[in-house]
Amino acid sequence: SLAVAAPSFAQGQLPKLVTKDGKHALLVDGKPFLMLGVQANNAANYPSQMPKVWPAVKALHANTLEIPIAWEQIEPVEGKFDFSYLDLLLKQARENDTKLVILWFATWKNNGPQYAPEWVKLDNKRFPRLVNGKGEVKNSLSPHFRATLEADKKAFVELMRFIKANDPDHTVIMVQPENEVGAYSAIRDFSPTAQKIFDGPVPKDLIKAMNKKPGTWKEVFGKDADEFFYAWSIGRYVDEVAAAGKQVLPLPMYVNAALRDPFHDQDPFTYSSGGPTWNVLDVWKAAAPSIDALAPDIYMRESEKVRKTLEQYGRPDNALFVPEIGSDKAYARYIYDVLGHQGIGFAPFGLDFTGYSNYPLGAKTVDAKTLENFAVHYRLLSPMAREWARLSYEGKVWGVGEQEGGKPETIDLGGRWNVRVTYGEWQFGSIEAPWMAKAEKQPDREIPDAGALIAQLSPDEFLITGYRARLTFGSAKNERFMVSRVEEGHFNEAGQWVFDRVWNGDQVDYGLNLTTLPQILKVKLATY
Ligand code: N0T
Repeated sequence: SLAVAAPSFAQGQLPKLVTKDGKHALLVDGKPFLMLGVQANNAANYPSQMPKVWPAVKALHANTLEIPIAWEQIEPVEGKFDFSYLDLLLKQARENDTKLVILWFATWKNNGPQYAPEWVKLDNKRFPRLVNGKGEVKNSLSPHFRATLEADKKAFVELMRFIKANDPDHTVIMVQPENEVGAYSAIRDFSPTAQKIFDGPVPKDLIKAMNKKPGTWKEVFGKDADEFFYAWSIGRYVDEVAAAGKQVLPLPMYVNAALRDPFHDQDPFTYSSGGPTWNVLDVWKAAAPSIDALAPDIYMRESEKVRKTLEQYGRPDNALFVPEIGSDKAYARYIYDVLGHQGIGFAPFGLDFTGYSNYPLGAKTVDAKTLENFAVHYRLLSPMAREWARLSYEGKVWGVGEQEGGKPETIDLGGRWNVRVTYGEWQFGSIEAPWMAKAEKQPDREIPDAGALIAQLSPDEFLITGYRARLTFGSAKNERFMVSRVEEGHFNEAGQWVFDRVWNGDQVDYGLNLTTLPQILKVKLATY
C-alpha cells in the first residue's frame, strides 16, 4: 500500500552487538534491546506450521522468535535456491511485530548433517564424515574438507543475500550459524586427513591467544589436545561461514553450545566435543573472531549449575545470551539470573503448538499452562525491556531466580547497600518474628518460580521488580538508615516512567513485597 510511513533513520540501523567497559548490549534500531525470546521446535520451519507458532509467541509476550532455516529447504538441488519460506516468515514476523533470530541448520545440527540436503548428506566421498578414535565412521561431517565448507558457505551467503534484499527494516536481529556444533561419540576426526593436520604445528594465532610455546597439538596441549584441536577446527570452519555471510550483511552472529558438566571435567566422548563448552571458550574465541557470542543452551534444572554456567559464559569478552533453555516451569525463573548476569536475551525452547515436547529436557506437555509459566515474567518485563537493557549496559544491575527450597539470599549492591531477598512470606510481618508464630506457613511450592531484579539509578536509588519475592534493603556498614521513598510506577509505550503512587505503611514496614502483580518500584534509601 502507499500508506507506509517513511522509516526513520534509526530504523534503518543494523542490529549490532556492542561492548563497553566489559559490558554488552544488543543494539536494535540503535538502542539496547532486551530479547524476550522463544525458540520454535525443530521442524516448525514450514508455512503449514506458522499458524501454530505465532499464537504461542503472542501468548508468551515474547518480542523475538528464533526459528530454523534448513539448508535442505533452501538448496534442495545444488545451486538452485528457494527462499519462499523465508519470504513468508519475514512478512509474518512483521505482521506480528516480532523480531527474528535465524538458525542456520546446515553442516551441523547437533552433531549430524540431518538438515543438509541429500546431495550433501548422502555423498560421503565429496563430503566425508568423521572417523572416531575407535576407527568407526560416525554420522557427523568432518570439518577438515574444503568441499563441505565451500558448499555450506555458498548456501549461507545466499541466505544472507536474501535477508539483505528483503529485510530493510531489520526484522532479523541475529543469526546462529549451525546448531550445537561438535561430535557425539568422538572426540575429534581421526581420519588420515585429520590426523595429518593434528600431527602438524598448532597455528600461530592459537599459540598467541593461549600464551603457549609453539609445538604440535600433543606437545602444546597434552591431554586436552584432541578436544582443543577439534574445537579449533570447527571454530575456524564456522568462522569462515559466518565471515562470508557478514560480508554480505554484518548481523550479529552467535554459536550455541550443548553444555558439559559446569563443575567437573567430563570425558569429551560423552558430550558434543568441539563445540564451545566452557573448557574451550578461549580456543573458540581465537578460532572464530567473526562470532559475536558463544551462547549456552541450558538443560539443567539445578540453580547451582545454571548460575555456574551463566558465570562461565558472561565474560567481559563474551556477551551472555541464552538462546535455549528448557520449556519446563523450573527454568522460567532463571530469566532473573540471566538478567542479573547482564544477559542480552533469553529463549525457552520448543514453546509452540506444533505438537512436540522434549521432556525430560523440557516440559512433558506444551499447552497454554506451560506458556503461562514464562508469560508471567515476560508480561512484567516487556514494558520495561528497553529501559532494562539500557541500565544493564550503562549501569549496575543484579538479579536472582529463587533457589531450591526458597533459600533466602543477600545481594551486595556495590558496597554501601545490600538487599535481602526472601520467598514464601506473607506480606505482613516476618515469618521469623515471635508474634507471627501462630500464622500459617505459606504452602510449599514444589517448583521454585520466583525472582527479583534490581538496577541502580543513582548511589542511593534503585529500580526493583520481580515475582513473588520480598526485598528488604540493608546498610552494609550498619549505618542508621531508612527507605525514604518507594514510588510505584510503570513504563509507558515511549519507555518513560509514569508515577502511580507512593508505597508506605504496611507496604514498606516489612520489606517490599513483590507479588504476582506486575509491580515496578523506585526505592530511595537515606541515612539519618
Ligand atoms: C537442543 C534441543 C533441540 C543434560 C533438544 C539439546 C535444539 C538443540 N539440544 O530438544 O534439538 O535444536 O539445540 C541437547 C541436550 C543434550 C542433553 C543434555 C542433558
